[in-house]
Amino acid sequence: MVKSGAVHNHTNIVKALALELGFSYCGIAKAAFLEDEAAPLEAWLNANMHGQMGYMANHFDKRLDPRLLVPGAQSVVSLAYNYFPPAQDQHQSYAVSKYAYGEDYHDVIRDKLYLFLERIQESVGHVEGRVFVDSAPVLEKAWAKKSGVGWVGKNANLITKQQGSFFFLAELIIDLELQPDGPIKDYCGTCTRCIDACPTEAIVQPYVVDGSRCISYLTIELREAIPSEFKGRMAEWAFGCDICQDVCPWNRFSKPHQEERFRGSEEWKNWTKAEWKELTEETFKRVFRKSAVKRTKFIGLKKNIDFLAEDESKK
Ligand code: B12
Ligand code: SF4
Ligand code: SF4
Repeated sequence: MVKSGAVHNHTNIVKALALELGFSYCGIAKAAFLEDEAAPLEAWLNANMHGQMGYMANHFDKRLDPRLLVPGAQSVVSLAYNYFPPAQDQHQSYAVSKYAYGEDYHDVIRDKLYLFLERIQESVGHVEGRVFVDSAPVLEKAWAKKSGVGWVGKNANLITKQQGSFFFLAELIIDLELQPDGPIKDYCGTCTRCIDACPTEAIVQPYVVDGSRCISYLTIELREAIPSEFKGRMAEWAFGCDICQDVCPWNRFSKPHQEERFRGSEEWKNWTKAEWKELTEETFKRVFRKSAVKRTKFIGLKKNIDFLAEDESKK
């Protein structure tokens, strides 16, 4: 009785702190082996849907069991952070995914996560834990789904019923026992808008994205030339792709984020196509130094723009 009272109390504290720090959702799951994900993950890897993202094939066991990442882990706290931009931040000419308009989310969210852990320690005493945001072998969508933050849609993104899918996911894995939340229902129903809209047919069946065909992979992860089969199918995306989220009816409920550090950079948001094409390495290093776009390196972004420009010249 005493124990469950403390668990209840700690759970309330953790959830309240998460909301105070600006996370929109916080769900909890018991830190245990992700039984239901093992076979699908293995199938995805065996089908080479990770393409050249070699890191996805590493640490198979750790990816499924958070106790191998954080010894003594009891709870996985899943968090969602809104990045849906206000209308004035919308980009012109070549398209860049909404998630990359402002400062790199890894930095912004990591700062918040450290603060979150610190505040939990101040409130409940000594707690050991680690924070994650797209930075380690953690199946982030699977945890957010298990803890009821949302459901994973046919476009393979975690969707919340209240505000859609333009959220980053992050986790805190801790040795503190908390009350788990249950999963919620899948609200995709008979809709297939994302599958129909994907220009590269990357959503090969409902809920399964062949990463190696996704524009996000082709423009961000792939270090080689974009295969010619994708000519004319990139829909002007220079970095990432939002199509399967833009068409999702649940995203009509998206609300602009309140994060100053995600505000679109005035330096490059209004570049014309000509300005994109004239991009030099020096400008790249200066304007993208704090942005997630730097992941492509200059040569990668240039590759994407050249590919789009070649498409245009054939029209
Ligand atoms: C690798 C990766 C990618 C890859 C692969 C995409 C993918 N769907 O996995 C690429 C580069 C393509 C990518 C793109 C994007 N990504 Co990404 N990505 C990741 C990363 C690092 C790992 C995801 C992962 O584990 N994939 C592995 C596969 C196995 O997982 P899955 O898609 O859930 O696949 C399931 C199904 O395939 C299913 N399955 C069921 N039945 C069957 C049957 C068969 C036969 C098979 C094969 C599989 C299968 O089982 C699998 C396991 O559950 C995560 C961060 C993290 N650490 O979790 C971010 C993450 C998923 N990405 C994110 C984002 C924002 C994006 C983009 C929107 C970015 C953009 N705008 O360009 C796009 C969206 C593309 C899409 N529609 O999925 C966010 C998602 C937030 C959210 N609300 O869901 C994450 C969580 C990062 C973060 N911390 O916020 N991403
Ligand atoms: S992000 Fe773009 S390319 Fe990737 S699955 Fe969605 S619509 Fe297709
Ligand atoms: S577009 Fe339709 S099918 Fe695709 S994720 Fe959204 S609701 Fe689900």
